[in-house]
Amino acid sequence: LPVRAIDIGGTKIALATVEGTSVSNRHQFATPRTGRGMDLVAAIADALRRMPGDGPVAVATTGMVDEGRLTALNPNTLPIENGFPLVDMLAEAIGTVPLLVNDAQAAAWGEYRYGAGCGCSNFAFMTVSTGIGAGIVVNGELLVGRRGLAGHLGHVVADPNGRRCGCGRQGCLETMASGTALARLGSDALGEAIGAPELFSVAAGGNGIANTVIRTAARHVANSLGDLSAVCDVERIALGGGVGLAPGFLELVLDALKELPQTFRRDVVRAEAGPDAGLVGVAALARQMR
Ligand code: BMX
Ligand code: ZN
Repeated sequence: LPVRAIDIGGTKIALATVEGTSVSNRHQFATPRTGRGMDLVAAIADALRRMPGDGPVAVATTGMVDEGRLTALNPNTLPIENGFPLVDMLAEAIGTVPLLVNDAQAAAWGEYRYGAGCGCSNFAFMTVSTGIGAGIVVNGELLVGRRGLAGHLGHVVADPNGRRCGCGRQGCLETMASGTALARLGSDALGEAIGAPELFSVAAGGNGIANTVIRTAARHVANSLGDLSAVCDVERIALGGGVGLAPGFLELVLDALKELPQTFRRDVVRAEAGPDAGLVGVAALARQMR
């Protein structure tokens, strides 16, 4: 059964028809970062109208999902009203009640069912993107948590003396290694405004300063994967997201992992659904809930 899947990220919103791992009619546009949930609803409803088919609608989104309501843990990643009733508002706008799940949790499920997590019943997925998120599967079950907070590894402290995160904590991993952080740290180090994608091209061109910024971020990610292993003891971890999938980033994470004691090291691999992990995952969840 084809599912109309939507992935709301901090930077872009992707839509596609998903059947198993096959993704068609893929379309994406910039996330309206106005702070108003209704602007997200209007943009999604409009995009859905242009899409063929009328299968069930499933939405993966950045932010915490609690009983159909969306709250940003870090409002810098997605500005939106606290507890925005996204399921109800979308249902009204599109005429069908969508499934709503956190993006990293959905992607973890997709990779577990169809991708890099196949064959292990304890598995995690981490996305390094605008923000940093993770989803955890324990004994074959997706951890969502009481309030949708489970897996929010971007908000585990990487440096207690670090800068204040949008979530209110100090020195979260997300302030040190996300795409947003890389743009800030790269701009500071290079003395000119630069985005995360450009930072990667400058680094690939041999710029030592850019390489150091990226390598440091990868070390923080590797340490947090060590923390994740200590907490959940998963067998394997898949890395995704724009930064996670950027050329060379996984290799730097693997290098840094070698510095950790063996007990905290896990098999770390590339997310197989690549940038579509959230779409594939939320569609899989929708199919299994019918
Ligand atoms: C943030 C948080 C997570 C999300 C992660 C990755 C918000 C709005 N989002 O830590 O819920 O999973 O970013 O999100 O607080 P992305 O937008 O980078 O894909
Ligand atoms: Zn935080």
